[in-house]
Amino acid sequence: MKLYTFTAETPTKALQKAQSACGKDALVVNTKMIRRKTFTSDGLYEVVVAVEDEKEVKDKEPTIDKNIKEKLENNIKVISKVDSLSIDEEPRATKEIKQLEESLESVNSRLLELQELFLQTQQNREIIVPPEFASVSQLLKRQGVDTADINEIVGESIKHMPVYMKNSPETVKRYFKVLLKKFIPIKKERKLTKQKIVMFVGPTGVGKTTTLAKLAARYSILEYNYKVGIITLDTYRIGAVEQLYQYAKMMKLPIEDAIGVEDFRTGLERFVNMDIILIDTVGNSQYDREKLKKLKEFISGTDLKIDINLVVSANSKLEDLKDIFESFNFLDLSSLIVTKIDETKYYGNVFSLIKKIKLPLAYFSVGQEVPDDIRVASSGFMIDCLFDGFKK
Ligand SMILES: Nc1nc2c(ncn2[C@@H]2O[C@H](COP(=O)(O)OP(=O)(O)OP(=O)(O)O)[C@@H](O)[C@H]2O)c(=O)[nH]1
Ligand SMILES: [Mg+2]
Repeated sequence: MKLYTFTAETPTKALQKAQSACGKDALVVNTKMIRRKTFTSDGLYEVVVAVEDEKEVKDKEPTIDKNIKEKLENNIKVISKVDSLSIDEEPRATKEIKQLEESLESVNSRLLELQELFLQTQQNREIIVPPEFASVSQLLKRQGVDTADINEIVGESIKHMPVYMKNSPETVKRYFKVLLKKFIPIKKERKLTKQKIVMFVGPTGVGKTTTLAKLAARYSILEYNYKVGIITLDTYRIGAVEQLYQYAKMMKLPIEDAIGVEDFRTGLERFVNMDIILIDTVGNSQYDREKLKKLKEFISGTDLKIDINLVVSANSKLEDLKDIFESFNFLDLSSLIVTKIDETKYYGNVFSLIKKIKLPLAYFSVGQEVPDDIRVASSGFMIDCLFDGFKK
């Protein structure tokens, strides 16, 4: 006798299966419910039948091969291990994902940097300069004019300069001088028709106070006959007020010092009859936001219109000059004064700064002598310095 098991969703079906496989005379040994029928799943019933040994059984329930069963069991073990692992080690996985994300981010930012570098290199790439422009191009480069500016200027000239001009180095030079002048806006010194208030701001030690003293002399005695009043906001530093008081005394000009905004307003009121009021300020690092804000408080403390002159030194690097402009520009600058023209032989930085910021140039300071060493700005003077050097 052999025992065979058949299962189906009802006991009748299970028996039918058994009979069709083992014959109608198969002896039912046992019937039992394995799983109850529910709303969502069928029931499962098992019928065990006994068959004589020699009888062949068709469609008997396949019994699972032992090897396959073992493999299956192993697989299940491995899967449950992996499953438990993945739950236990979730923090590690999260950490790894985070690390991956971080590396991706850094690769991404590196790519952006490279892209920027590539664009800059493209911009600053040396263009092929024809021989007739070579000496001018070299000169601008030696002078420290920004490479992008040289490329733009020479590049445009290659396209537009009339052929007959290219034959003589002298005409080429003259052409460039005329062309470069166009990049220098100038603030003309006009005769006053109403009161003017001028403030001098800028980094430390660039020559704000000396320039103010030179201009005070120019406006009151040398060129004009204006009534000039001086106000100094530079009251913190020992000696700073004295320096300006000395100059004022020599020129017999009235001077006021202002510690706070209230003093400042009072000083301006006292000078209501002056033609021109010159205001000196304490030197400011372009990176000192606090001092810059303080300066803004003075300017905003009055309804009177103040012309703000940014004073920079010709011997600063182009990148520093750009930073200085960016930091002071929130004061609503009206013009630029370039000092220490005599302390350098390279003016490409000043040229490129002005070309970029387009702030009109008002004066050049060309030495320490008060009141002589000041020049009213002109684009010709700037370009002459660039091409032929500064001559006193
Ligand atoms: N060679 C040269 N020296 C100059 C020029 N202008 C000013 N100086 C000198 O630079 C130094 C500083 O000048 P100041 O006028 O005190 O400069 P400042 O900007 O008022 O300085 P702080 O008030 O300290 O920020 C002085 O020794 C001046 O004589 C210039 O055009 N050429
Ligand atoms: Mg000063």
